[in-house]
Amino acid sequence: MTTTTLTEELIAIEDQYGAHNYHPLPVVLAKGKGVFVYDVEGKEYYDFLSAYSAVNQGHCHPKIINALIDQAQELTLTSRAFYNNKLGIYEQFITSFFGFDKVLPMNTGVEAVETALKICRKWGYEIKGIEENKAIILFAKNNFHGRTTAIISASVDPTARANYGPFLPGIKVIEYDNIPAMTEALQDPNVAGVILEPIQGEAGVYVPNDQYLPTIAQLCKDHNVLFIADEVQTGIARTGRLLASCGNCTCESRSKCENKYEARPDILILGKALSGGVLPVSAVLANDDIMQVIKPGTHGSTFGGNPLACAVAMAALEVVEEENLAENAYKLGVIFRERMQQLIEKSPLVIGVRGKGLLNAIIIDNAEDAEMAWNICLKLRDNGLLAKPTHSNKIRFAPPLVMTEAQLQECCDIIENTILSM
Ligand code: IF1
Repeated sequence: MTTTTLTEELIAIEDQYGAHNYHPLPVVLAKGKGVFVYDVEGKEYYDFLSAYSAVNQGHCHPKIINALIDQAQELTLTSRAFYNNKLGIYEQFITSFFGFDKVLPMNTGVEAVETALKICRKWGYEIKGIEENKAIILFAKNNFHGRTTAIISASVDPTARANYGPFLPGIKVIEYDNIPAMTEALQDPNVAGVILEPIQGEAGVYVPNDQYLPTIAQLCKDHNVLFIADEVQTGIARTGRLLASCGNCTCESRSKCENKYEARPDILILGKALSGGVLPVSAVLANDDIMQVIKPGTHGSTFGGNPLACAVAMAALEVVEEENLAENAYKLGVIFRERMQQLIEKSPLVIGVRGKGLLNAIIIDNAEDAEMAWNICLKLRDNGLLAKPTHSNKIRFAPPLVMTEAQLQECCDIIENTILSM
């Protein structure tokens, strides 16, 4: 009779009773605190995925957890059939925080993306005057905006799309980081909007040319087209600024937007760390001239704008500002990429590093072994650091933004020693 560890038991149970829509790294987590997570055997790891940038504030941040507990004992959900004492306060708070007139509160990131696309189409017909059912929305190649049927209609990833058709019409996919291609596509008068990730996360942390976003924002203005920024992953201080759309902002405080957007979007989409990873909270922000198209009964959600989400999101955003998370992400990101650049010189396995703030990835030479990135992540796990490959040969490194410089240096040592041992 072979004894199985609790880890093996729990993996087997999930394997038997759960749909196999993921292939997780074999580690079973039971606790999270700040930059650390702990497996069921009590082993400590640095979390270098941050739940795909949802725990920017660190696991179980006390201020956010206390906001959750306090509100959970008062009122969790009213539905929007009635008013509640938290939603208006939250709406005022978040619109001022990011510099927009209005917010439409939703839950998951993809719901916010769907909401933004519906607002964009409605604006296209009712304000721009596009002929009914002719509106086109431009997406970037290798985009990732979520998993609903409408959104995967714009995906070029065969795994994300296979056998889910028929797909949503009114979508065109344009080369990312290619201004002439976008300029050409914008000649079509039926284009209502352009939706972009400021940095393409799932595509392997692809950072476009510095001038790409500001140029797109200007081209959209010139062609009376809405620029929609999907900051679900790049937002909330992850890239060393409050928003990646802020571009090379001149704000003294990177964590508080003083509206000096370098590539100000017409519609801003937020999610993930908007709640500090405590529960699903997403948001769509726009000014009145766009949000006016939404009238009672034209959009909704059972949980959208629930009091619990409002309390948690306000606490999560306060943490970003109070703890200067964007400044910290900026500073530590520079150090991290320098350390990885040195590793490129030391190891033939590492052939590139890219990213902004604390959203980074290293590129692995997997010519010898297609599983090299995966095997490196298994070794990193054994050495106390959790990360996961994205798209075969890139390893995404995205720790919580509350990390100290000493912790970051220690993690770079772990990454360097692990890779040099392979
Ligand atoms: C998965 C990564 C993927 C997102 C952007 C919207 C959404 C996401 C820019 C939808 C979600 C998650 C989903 C998760 C893996 C992860 C991810 F890049 F963050 F790593 F897939 F690309 N816009 N990203 O990144 O938000 O509905 O999930 O709340 O689906 O495997 P959601």
